[in-house]
Amino acid sequence: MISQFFSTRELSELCAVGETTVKRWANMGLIKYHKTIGGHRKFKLDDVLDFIEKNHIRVSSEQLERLQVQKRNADAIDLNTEILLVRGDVGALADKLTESLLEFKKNEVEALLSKAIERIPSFSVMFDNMIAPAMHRVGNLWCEKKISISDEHIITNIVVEAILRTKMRLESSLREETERGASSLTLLYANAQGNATDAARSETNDKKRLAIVATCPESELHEVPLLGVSLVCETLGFQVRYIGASVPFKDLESAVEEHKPEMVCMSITNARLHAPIYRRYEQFRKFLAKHQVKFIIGGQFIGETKSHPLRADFRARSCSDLEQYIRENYDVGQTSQEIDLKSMN
Ligand code: B12
Repeated sequence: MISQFFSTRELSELCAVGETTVKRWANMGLIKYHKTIGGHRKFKLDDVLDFIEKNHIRVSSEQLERLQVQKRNADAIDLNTEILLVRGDVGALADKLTESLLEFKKNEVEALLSKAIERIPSFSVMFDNMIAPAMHRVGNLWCEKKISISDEHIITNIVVEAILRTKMRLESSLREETERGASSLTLLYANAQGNATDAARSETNDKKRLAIVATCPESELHEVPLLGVSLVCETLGFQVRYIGASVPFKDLESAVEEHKPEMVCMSITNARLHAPIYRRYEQFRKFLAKHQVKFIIGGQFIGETKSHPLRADFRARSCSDLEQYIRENYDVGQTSQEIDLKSMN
């Protein structure tokens, strides 16, 4: 991940020139720089963007957009939040996320999630300890009539968009970093992509285990947790077919027959199912068992009754539960955190 400051080498790679050229630009005063105590030049992101623009330096549009988003994100984060991010204080970050969501601060939400995933160990932690608590608070405020249903819709859209943009940004950073060798990001996605080249990666993709992420019951619209589940599956090396919320069971069955996944993940928030939907749920569960597809359900299971228990191969309360289940039952590699810990010993 590119930091707020560039070294001479990083800037030379970005501009596709030699380090001597960068030093010459700096000595000529074309680009501002600071010197560290050790005498190394450091270039600030703002100055780099300014230099690129003024001197018409050719940088790929993808890289340029990434730098601009990074600048926007940096501008959106205040010093206090920066400190929370450095400390990896997920509880306080969840409070900050709630505050930004309630104020509809779209850029701030995106910046917070993008920066958080650089600091906290996994998407499980981000969803379980930041996004879920923040959204639960939003739900409580709606329940207490302190915010309206339209506010709740706007907030959900902001969070969904921020998650998707964070994912896209990570993937594009990953592509760049993979070309340069392993780093924190390649480690986060280590199991998913490794250091494969494009050709080799598409070959590995074909061999990857397949997971289908869907939702249940078919009339349920709560989609945010599904994004977390799919990101967790992907970072653990699964190829994900993301189907989305509220899909009729018959269509899910067709999807299973077509894609032949190893597992199906469903999110169940409202678990008080009407009799016909419950019957259909049970049929679907048996259908999966017949096809030897693991059925993983998770969520808050609000209103589940003893007479209509939701059965599955595994019931998760969190994304971390799913991560643990996958690690115990499938052959996946280490997390970036584990790799970091090992390399420290
Ligand atoms: C956003 C939201 C909506 C949005 C959803 C839009 C969307 N695109 O997702 C909208 C506005 C559409 C909506 C509608 C409704 N909602 Co609503 N909604 C919420 C809210 C505020 C947040 C949900 C959310 O995004 N959570 C964030 C995720 C990340 O947290 P999570 O669900 O807990 O998931 C975590 C774990 O449970 C677990 N997990 C979850 N699923 C899975 C799956 C797997 C496989 C695994 C491994 C793990 C896992 O991992 C996640 C990360 O930790 C909740 C409040 C709440 N308590 O959740 C109310 C809430 C769920 N809604 C509620 C209600 C009542 C409704 C409506 C009935 C309102 C209405 N009268 O129209 C409708 C029902 C719509 C329907 N048919 O489903 C109630 C449910 C109460 C109840 N007793 O059933 C809640 C609890 C609000 C409240 N406090 O009363 N809602």
